[in-house]
Parts: sequence; C-alpha cells; structure tokens
Amino acid sequence: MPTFSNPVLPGHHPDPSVCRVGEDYYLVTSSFAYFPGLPVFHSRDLVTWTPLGHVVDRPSQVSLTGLDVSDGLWAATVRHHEGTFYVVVTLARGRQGGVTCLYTAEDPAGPWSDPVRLDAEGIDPSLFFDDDGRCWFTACRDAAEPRVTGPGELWMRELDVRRKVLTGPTHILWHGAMRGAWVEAPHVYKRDGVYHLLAAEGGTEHHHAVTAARADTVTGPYATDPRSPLLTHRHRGAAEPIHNVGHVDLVDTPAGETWAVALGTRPVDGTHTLGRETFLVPVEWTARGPVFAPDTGRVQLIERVPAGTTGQGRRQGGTVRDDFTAPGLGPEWAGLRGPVDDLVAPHPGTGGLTIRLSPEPLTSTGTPAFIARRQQHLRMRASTRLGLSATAPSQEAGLAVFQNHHQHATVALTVDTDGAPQVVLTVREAGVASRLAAVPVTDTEVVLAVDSDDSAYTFLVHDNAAWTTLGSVERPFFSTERAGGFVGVHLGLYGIGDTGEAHVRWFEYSPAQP
Ligand code: 6LW
Repeated sequence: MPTFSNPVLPGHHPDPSVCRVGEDYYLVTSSFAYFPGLPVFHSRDLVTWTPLGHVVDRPSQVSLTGLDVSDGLWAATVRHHEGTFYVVVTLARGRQGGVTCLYTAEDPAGPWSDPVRLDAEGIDPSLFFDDDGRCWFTACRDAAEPRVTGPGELWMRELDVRRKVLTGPTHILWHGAMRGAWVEAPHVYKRDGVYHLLAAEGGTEHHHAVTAARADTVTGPYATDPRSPLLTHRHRGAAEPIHNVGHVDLVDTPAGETWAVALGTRPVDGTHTLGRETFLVPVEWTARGPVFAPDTGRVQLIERVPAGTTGQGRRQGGTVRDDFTAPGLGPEWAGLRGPVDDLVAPHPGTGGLTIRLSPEPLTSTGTPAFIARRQQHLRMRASTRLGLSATAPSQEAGLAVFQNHHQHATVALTVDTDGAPQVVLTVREAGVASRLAAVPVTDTEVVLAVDSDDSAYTFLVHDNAAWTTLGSVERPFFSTERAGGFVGVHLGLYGIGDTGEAHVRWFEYSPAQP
C-alpha cells in the first residue's frame, strides 16, 4: 500500500485549516508577525502541497507593526461557498485575541480582499455553511463563569454573508470535555443530519487534544462526545516521535474518505525547534462520530495515502539554491510585520539580492531588512554567499537563525574597529547580546553557513579557500520551550546599518540525506 511521510508541511505550519473545491484542496496556516501572512497551499492529494500565495500581502490588509513575533495572525479557517473563498482569522496582541477579520477571494491565489472586521471576541474563529445556505461563525473566548464551566467557552453567531456582519443572538455552544483546560479551535461539521463540533483542549503543548460534542440543531445544545479526547499524544512517552497533537480540521475526499489536518511537533529530548507542523491523519465516520486514525489511534510518521491517490507528487526535499533570478521573492520567503520591497531587492535575470542596510535591529518590533524561510529539517545546512564593504563595525550583514526577536543567533560579515573585514557570531537571548566569536577574513565577500543537527547549530565561514568554524549554539536554545511563543525556527538573511548595501549571490537550504 502506498504511503507518505508526515508531516505533510514540515517546519513552522501551525493551526492548519483545509477545504476542498472539486478535486482541489486549499490549506491555510498561521503566520503570526511574518509578512506576507497566512500562506495558502494547494493540493490534489492532501499529501503534496504547493504554495499558492498569501491571504495577506498588502499593508492595507493588516497592521503588524509593534507586535511580538508570536502575536499577529493566529489560527485562520478557510472555507469555500458558492464561488467565494472565506478566511476568518484573529489578529492577536499580547497573546490575546484582539480583532477578528474576514477576507474573501474568488481565486485562492489572490487577490484577497481588504479585511472586514467582525464584531467578535476571542480567538480561533471558524465558519460553517449549512445546507440551507446559512453561515455560522464560531470562536472561543473566556467563559463567563470559569469556576462552574472551566476557563473557555465556544460560542456561535450567524454571519450575514452578503453584508459580512454577525447577526442575531450569541449561542454558547460548549465548554469542552476536559473542563480544567481551555477549549479552542472549534469547527462545526454536519454528517447525516447531526452537527459535530470539534475542538482542541489542553493547550497547544504536551496536553493538546481533540475533543468533540454533537447536536441536532446547529446552535445546540451540544452534548459532549464521551470518547473525548478523540485524538491526542498526551499519553505517549518520550519515545513517541510526534507530540502536541491537536487543532484539527476535517475534509472529505472525492473518493469518499475523510482526513484531518492536525498540528503536531517533533521534539528531540523534550524540546522542538522546527515549530508546530501540519500532519495528515485518516478519519473514519462511525455511528459514534469521527474516529481518528482508526487503525492505530495516533498520528504516524508513515501513513497510507488517501484512497485514489499515489502520493507520488511529493518532492523529497533536496537541496534548494535560490539565485534570486526570478522577479520577486519566492513564496517561501517572508519578512517581519510588513513589506520589505524597499529593503530587499532581487535582481531578476542577472540574479542576486541587494539588502539595503537598515538601522532597525532584529530585536525590534518593526520591519528590519530581513527575509527568512522556515527550517524544515532537523539536520540541514543553510548557507549564503554574501558581500559587504562595511566601513564601520555598526554595519553588518549575514545569516540569522531566528526563533524570535528576543532569541536568535547571527553570523555576520562586518569590519573591526580598524576597518578590517571580519565575521562575527552573536547570540541574543531575551534581547541580551553575547559575542561568541570574531574571526578576520581576507575578502569582503564570503560564504556563511550554519549546520544544524540534533544537538547544536554550528556556524561557519568559508574564506580564502577554507572553512573556519566560529562556534556552536546548543539546539534547545532555539526551541519553543526555551523561547516561549508559538513559532518555529526561520533561517534569514539580514543587514543592519545606517547606510550601505550587502549583496547576496545565493542562498542554499540543504537537508541532510536520511
Ligand atoms: C491558536 C490557538 C493556540 O490560535 O495557539 O494554544 C494559538 N492554542 O489554537 C496560536 O497558534
């Protein structure tokens, strides 16, 4: 039986939401303070996902300036109804839900509309289109009486799709199956006339779980599915490769199967660096409701492909070298909080990338001269050939291993106080910088590299026909457990300084062969 390997979207791709239109599946994940935001992926088999674009790619669509990397665009839901795609999402601030926005598009590749702000509190918004054409908005928020019900509650209001406003009364749907924990990530599905409400409980970490309730009427009352949790790895031991499983969305296939996309992590010795990733899990509908992974009860690294597909289209993740010859940056690249068009410019045709040095440090909550892509493999090398004719030590450009604005490491080309070129390795934790190494180099153009494995990130420079190792940083330093927040490691190119330009000839991402 043909199989595929999970995660289907490796690296930072949390809170997946999926919908199908004919033979095409569309998936959206959270993007926090990265811009462009809310990446949209397309698939024909649920296994092979191709980036299509982003819901948010114009500054008029969102304001992320001033936000922590882990605030911003959280947990969107994507749905399709009568020729229109709908995305609802929370714009979070201070790790709290703030503003709820609705974006629409005729083509999921874009352009997406400017946001319509919905009068909704809480996080994790979702939409359900019933057979009668009515649309129901759900989300989670703090419960009114937490001591009685537990801390969270799922609520619902009708969405007037034409006017794009919430209308009618608020219905409190459910407080979850495991009352001690916040209930979140609600999605409603209808099956054989029954409304099924799926949710996540236990928080997005080790206790993450999928729970369920059902009702005969869309607005409730919802009765807890006594099998809850329906899917979790909270009971698995350290040898389990996949943890933190939850936050699912379901999709039916043309072949009559149902699959879930789920959030999960792959920790090493209890910490994970790649972020929360998207996994694919088979689901069977029974008289009791959905059964996740019916054969094993858990999310697996190797899973059978969906019926009617071969899983053959999946790229096996070889080396990718970007010479920046294409017009515009590829979809894997993102900046922070806004467009970087005036800071980072590819040269279509001839290739290469100019980074205009900016005084904005990577520790800022603005938009530094910085672009990054996800680290998707534990063992990999990221490298770049980069030139900078710095005239002062305050000018630097290089490669960043970026967990968040408080927690990152940089290997940079700069000059010493005498104006001689050097490469420096710096780590920042909670914003405090420590210089780990400074090595003189002969040229103002060098290759900078970082190698990652289970234990550490090792930084190198290639100059004068030889590699020099600058130093290593233990892998857990970049983990979500150490840094907090919701994001995974990104590998970035950046430039800091009052004036000057760095020139990047290429950037290469090279996973180690298993
Ligand atoms: C997401 C929520 C969550 O909105 O993390 O803990 C938030 N759970 O479902 C950010 O991904």
